Amino acid sequence: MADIDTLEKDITAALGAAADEAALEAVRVAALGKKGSISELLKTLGTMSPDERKTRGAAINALKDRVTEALTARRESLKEAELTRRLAAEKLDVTLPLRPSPLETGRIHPVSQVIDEVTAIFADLGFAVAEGPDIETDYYNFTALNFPVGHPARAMHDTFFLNGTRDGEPLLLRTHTSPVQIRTMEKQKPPIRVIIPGKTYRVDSDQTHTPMFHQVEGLVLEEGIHVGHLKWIVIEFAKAFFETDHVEMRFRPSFFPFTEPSMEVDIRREGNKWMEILGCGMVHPNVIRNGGLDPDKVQGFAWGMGIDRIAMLKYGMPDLRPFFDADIRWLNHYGFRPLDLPTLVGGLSS
Ligand code: 2U9
Repeated sequence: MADIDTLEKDITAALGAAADEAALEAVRVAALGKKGSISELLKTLGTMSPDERKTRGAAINALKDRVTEALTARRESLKEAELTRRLAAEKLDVTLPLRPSPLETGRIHPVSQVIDEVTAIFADLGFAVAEGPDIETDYYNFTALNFPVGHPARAMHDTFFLNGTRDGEPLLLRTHTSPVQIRTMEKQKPPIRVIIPGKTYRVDSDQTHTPMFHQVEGLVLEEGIHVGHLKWIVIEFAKAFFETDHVEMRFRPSFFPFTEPSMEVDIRREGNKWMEILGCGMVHPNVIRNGGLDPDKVQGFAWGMGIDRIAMLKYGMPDLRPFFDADIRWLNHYGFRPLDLPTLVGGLSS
């Protein structure tokens, strides 16, 4: 049985020398594989006498068991050694500061912020938000809103006209969000309480005007609505938006084709300066009729304001043009933190 002892010594030495899983597998195949040394030994049993086969067979099988056991033990100790090595090599400093997420570093544009603030204020007063197309027809932008054909008020709007027509009507970029109120009147029955924030377009460009700008308009239509309701809403809005209980306001008579009477509203700022914040009025009977309703049954009021303008007023930007320059430095300075959503209870702009 000296050959068995020698083989066992050789295999044990090879196992001890195997430094990783691959080397260990090579030793296993060399000993126990189909053509491995132990398997070859087992093949010699067939040529032996029954007695010899009995003792040799038992000895070879015992060797096979010991080698299998030694393989398993070596595999375990290699695994453990590898784990110890990794634990020593890999380190994680849990005291390092967290990297801020994109949600923390991005900024909300003041226009989006003001739309969210205005929406929060009017949602609290029971208003829904309505939307409509930027490309409008002459009918919805002007005719339905009581701008007589050929009236100079149309020219005052400095309209971007487009090529082509829809339903036989000239196409244009809406000069105000008012067409959406007409569309709302066609779709819904009174009582109607909606605000419409959105993009509007006029051929105009200087420090306080850009060809694309933002408006938010509102409409209330219901039986028995009068100027008192209009005044209350406007005052409540100004107090909520400027986040103060004391706003001095001035209602000046004005003219819009779609309202009668019409007013412009100013607020008093530091240094006794009056600043216009919005225009408003009682919806003109012709406009109520154009919306498919009877002006003897339903009355209403509407208002409109420039979002960019009231954003400048509230947050102190001196120039409107950088609003649309996509300059990250401007946005970092004037933008708002994304997780600070404006709410009436939590604060609009804090
Ligand atoms: C319907 C009926 C009435 C909307 C109104 C104004 C007054 C107004 C301007 C403010 C500054 C536009 O951004 S601005 O240039 N708007 O003064 N807008 S009343 O009146 C409507 C709208 C729709 C059916």
